[in-house]
Amino acid sequence: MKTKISGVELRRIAMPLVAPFRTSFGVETTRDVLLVRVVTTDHEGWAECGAMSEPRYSSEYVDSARHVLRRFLIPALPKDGLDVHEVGRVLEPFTGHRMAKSALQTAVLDAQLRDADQSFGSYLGAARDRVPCGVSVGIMDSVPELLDAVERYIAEGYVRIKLKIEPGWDLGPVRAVRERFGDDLLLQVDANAAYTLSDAQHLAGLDDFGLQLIEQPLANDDMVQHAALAKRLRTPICLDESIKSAAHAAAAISLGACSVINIKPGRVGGYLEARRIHDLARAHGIPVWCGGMLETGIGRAANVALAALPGFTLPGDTSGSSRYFATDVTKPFVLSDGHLEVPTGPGLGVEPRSDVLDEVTTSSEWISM
Ligand code: NPQ
Ligand code: MG
Repeated sequence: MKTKISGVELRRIAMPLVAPFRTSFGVETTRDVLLVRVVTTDHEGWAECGAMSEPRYSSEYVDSARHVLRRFLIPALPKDGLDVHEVGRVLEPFTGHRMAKSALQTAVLDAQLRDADQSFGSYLGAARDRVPCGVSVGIMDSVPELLDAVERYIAEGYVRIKLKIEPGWDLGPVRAVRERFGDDLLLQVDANAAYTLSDAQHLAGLDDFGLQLIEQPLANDDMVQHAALAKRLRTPICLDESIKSAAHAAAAISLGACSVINIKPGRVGGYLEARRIHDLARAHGIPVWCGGMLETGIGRAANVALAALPGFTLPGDTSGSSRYFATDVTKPFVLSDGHLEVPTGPGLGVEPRSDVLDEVTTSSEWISM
């Protein structure tokens, strides 16, 4: 199926967070997001770029995504129309910039699915109509403050808690949460690459707390060291930043660098590559779950659809809109019994609200095809 694009809008928005979000690489108070809108003959397609304003989680950042889209990726699209699979092929000669590529491909996919009257979930192969949700809890100033936050999220229905950790904020907070909320709480931690292999003994201290997994303890390019660390921990290792493609996933699995994978479509270049990783992991018996990049409703809608695939056997970071934003740019995603419903409407199944968007827009540019 061919979708003919007349132009692309790159719109940058500033979304205030309900509370500062602190990780091992810094504190965020506002989510600076790049949105991509492709305009076709009959429809629009929307997508959200996962890049942060600074290159900390990965080498991409909002300005770099905007630039590579305008200068290379959008001009590479064939003028006479294209199929979503062709987007991947024409962008492949450009190295890296996977979040930017993902946003463009996802916007084309949204337009194409709206044309075909098919939902993201149905297109990707969703196996259920709602997904269980976890929440990612930032680093706090004190343990009592952390316990309050976790208590609120449990009361809201979240079925799994993920604590952000870093050296100096690890064993103590994890022990406190485990003692306060009991052994039945699904609990995991995310280090965002804050440790080195010389911390192996210290990290083995986490083995006492019955964690689901430890996410990305070591640096992004330390696949071999993750394999070495895995031999020294009982807690399963999950990779996030290290897995940028299905090829990386295959390498990590055969090295024994991880036994769980966090899939973020932006990080791996799009939903089609995300599905390839899901398929590969499933064939190897490796559980996957859907990560999050503080998405607005636009990115969240597609992630919830992905998280409904059969290999997503662990609750993801697909939280409700209110976890991050007082006002979302779509109808808010609201947890019900710890789950979010997979949208069923055509494409993403959500509509950006133009009044909200206009209020948060900081810049916009139009690129004609
Ligand atoms: C992770 N996300 O799994 C990421 C990292 C992360 C939900 O824990 C602004 C934008 C700040 C994106 C901080 C979660 C961010 C961000 C952390 C992503 O590693
Ligand atoms: Mg992570």
